[in-house]
Parts: sequence; structure tokens; C-alpha cells
Amino acid sequence: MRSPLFAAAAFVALATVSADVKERTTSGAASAVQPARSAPDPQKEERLKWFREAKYGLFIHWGLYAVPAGEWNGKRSLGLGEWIMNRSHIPVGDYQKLAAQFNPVKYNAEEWVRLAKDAGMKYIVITSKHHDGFAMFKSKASAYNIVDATPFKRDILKELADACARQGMRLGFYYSQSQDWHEPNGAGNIWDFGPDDKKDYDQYLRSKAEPQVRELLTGYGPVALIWFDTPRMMTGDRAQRFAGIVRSLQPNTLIDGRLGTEGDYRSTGDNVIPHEVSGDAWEVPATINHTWGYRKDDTDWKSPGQIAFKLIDIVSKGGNYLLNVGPMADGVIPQPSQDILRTVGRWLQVNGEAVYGAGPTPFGDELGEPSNRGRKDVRGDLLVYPQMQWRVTTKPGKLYFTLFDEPRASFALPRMQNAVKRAYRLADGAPVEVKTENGRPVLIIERPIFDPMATVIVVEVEGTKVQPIG
Ligand code: FHN
Repeated sequence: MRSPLFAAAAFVALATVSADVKERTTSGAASAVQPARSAPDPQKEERLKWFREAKYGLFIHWGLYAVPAGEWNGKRSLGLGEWIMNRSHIPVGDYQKLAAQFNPVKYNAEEWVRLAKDAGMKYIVITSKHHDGFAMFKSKASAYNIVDATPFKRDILKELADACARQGMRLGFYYSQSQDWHEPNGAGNIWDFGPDDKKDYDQYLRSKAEPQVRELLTGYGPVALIWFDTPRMMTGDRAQRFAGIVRSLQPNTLIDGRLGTEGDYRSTGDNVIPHEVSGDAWEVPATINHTWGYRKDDTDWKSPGQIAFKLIDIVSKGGNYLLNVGPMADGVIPQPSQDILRTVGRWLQVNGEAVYGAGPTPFGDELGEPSNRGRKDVRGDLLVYPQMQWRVTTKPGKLYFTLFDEPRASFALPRMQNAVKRAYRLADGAPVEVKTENGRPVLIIERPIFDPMATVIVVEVEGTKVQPIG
């Protein structure tokens, strides 16, 4: 039986919950998760085409915070690496001195883009300005930027944009529109500038944030998306001003779900993978260890197997996975992150058909079991005991069963009206026997399983759309 959690109503439930959920991260930052849209918008769908196909992107959090790398005045500063200024209440006058030390001579944009490609990622999103207010690009709106304030003097974003253009990679920019701890009127810095509700917030928006977003959309070629974040004090009007800038300068640029008004797609909470399938465009921003910006003490990397599972899990629910790396102050992406990404990339080279452009599962029971007592988590979502043995993604006439555990030798296919035509292993095309047991098609799977990280079996069926039974 299909569990009711994953029936069509589940999508409605997800949308309802998402409308007012505030997500708390370990940093204490709150990010609004954007409401589901109401009416279909053909232009938006057109803009979203590449995004829905892409499925997997590289997030890069890089800024001055890579210099202290989680330690201030010889003391560990707890929390996310990029939040060190806030967590340690570092005065602007002290923090901005980091700019003089920021000289990432090993930065090589071509290598970063090559890494994303090797990893099988289809887009890159880099922090152009995080909450600390420091711009990683040449800006006329504020001299607190990589070219004017550091010995490096090179426009990091320009080099990355050029490398992306050369290598055919889409590039988007993270921009912290609300929080700017460097500015007296930006949100967030209460240790230097007092409470936010006493600030002339529009002065900051007009003089820095809006002009900088304009600069990003005019100086760096086609921008795939702008990734706004933590919409504090972002009224509808203020958010609309940003949306207007984006739409007027680059109508095809996507707006993420954290601007403060409806964007093009929904951003889940950080590292939050929904339990349900949703037809909306959505994305999970996620860390590869526990921090976004580099911390020298965070070496608790997720394994390639965990990353592969999360990727397929997300795709099987209809979403995208935006996986982060935090480069060091010298411009090098930590080697373990690189190795993990490349290992998953090698798997995708042979199994990518199950991911790129693939649709979600038509079934749902495989995702997990809802709590039988109707218990809810802190966000108000129904608690689910996830199942992690296998996931399904789809293309017309094809089901891709990705098996993460060694399955029983005879693997019963979920009930569907479509007849099975044939089955084979995606990695090498080897046929997989299909038998009927108790009136139900089963796959006879070779043991030990072909690829212990994840083995994809393609099942071809009659008809283009799979019709589940039950
Ligand atoms: O506060 C930020 C955090 O530093 C990081 O950039 C993440 C990425 O999704 N967004 C905010 C918290 O949700």
C-alpha cells in the first residue's frame, strides 16, 4: 500500500508548512523558506528549464572569514566559519583588517570550474558578498572589496565568470541582501551599531546592496541565478526592488527562495531534505562537512556514499542539490572535499542518466514510514523514519532503481499498471533478469551488488508514464 504521507496530498501539506517555516541553523541565523507559488507562470517555467535539468550544483562560501578559519585571538569561535565576526562580536575596525591579509595566490578559477565539472555538477553559486559585507568583486558601491582592499587586487568573480564561460558552466551569485555587518545601517551588526530597528535600513539598501546587485548583473556576463539569503527586515516592497533589478537587467536570471518575496524556486532549510515529492522547483543547500565557510577544525566530511545517496534521494523527490565547499585563505579547496566530489563525479559519469533531467518517483513507499503516532518534528513536519535501501527516478518509459544496499536477490518491483519490457544495469548495460513471482515482476539481482556505492538498474516499461497501483 502507498503510505498516505506520500500521496498527492503530501505536496499540499509540504507547501502549507513551508509558507511560514523559519529555519534555524547552528549559527542561529533564520532563513525564510519561501511559500509555494499559486498560479503557473509560463515565463518562470521557461527560465527554470535548465535548473530542473541540472539537479546538482556547487556552492562556494569564500570570503575574509577563511583567514581566521574558526579561530579568533587564539580561541576557537564556535559556529559556522563565515559567522565568526558575529559569533565573536568582532568590531568592524578589527575584522576589516583581515582584508590586508587576504592574498589567495593559489586561487585558480579554471581549476575550480574543472573540479565542478569532474564532480558532475551543472552550476556554481559563489558568495559575492556574505553577511560580513565584504565583496569578492570589484565594486564602485563600496571600497570594501577584493580589488580595492586586499593585496590580491584581482576580481575573483570576474576570473570565475570567465572560466565558467570558457568551460560552459553556469554561474550564479550568492548575495546577502539584508545582513551586512560592515555597514552601520545593514542588518545584523548589533555589537557595533545597536539594534536593527533603529537603523536607516533603506539607506544601506539604496547605497550598497541594490547598486552591488546591479554590478553583479552587468559586469559578469549571463548570471544563472542570484542566491539571496536571510531576508531580515525585507518587506515585500524592498524585496520587490531587488526582483525588479534582476528582471530588468537579466530577465533569465533565476531568483532563489530567500529574497523575501516569491522567487523562481523554493529553497529548503540548510541541509533539510524534505520527506515528500514536490512538483515545484526546489533546491537543498547543503554542507559537505558542518560549516559553509572554511574552518580548520571541521574535518568531519560526508562520505561519497552519503553524498550520492542525498543526491539521488533529492532528485527522486523532484529537487536539486547545491553542495558546498569552503576554500581556504590561500585559494585552495580543501583536498578532502575535492576527493569526495570527484569520487561522486566518477559514479555520475556512468550513472548520470538516472540524475540529469530525471523526474521524481511515481511511487513513494520507498522514501520512508511516517510516524504511526502522527508525531511532528521541531518544524511541524510529520516525523518520518526514512528508508535508505533504494530510490527511483524516471524518464519517459524508464524507471531508474538506484540500490544503495545489497538488495534481496529477488527485488520485487513496486506495483504498477505498466508491463515491464526489460531491465539492465546502467553502468555497463548488462541485462538483469525479470521474473514473475506471485503475479508480480521481480528483478533477479546479482550478488554481491555490482557497485557498492550505488547500483542503478534501468527498468523499461510499456507507455511513457508510469501508473502506480495502490
Ligand atoms: O547565514 C547563512 C549561512 O552563513 C549560509 O550562507 C547559509 C547557506 O544556506 N545561509 C544562511 C543560513 O541559512
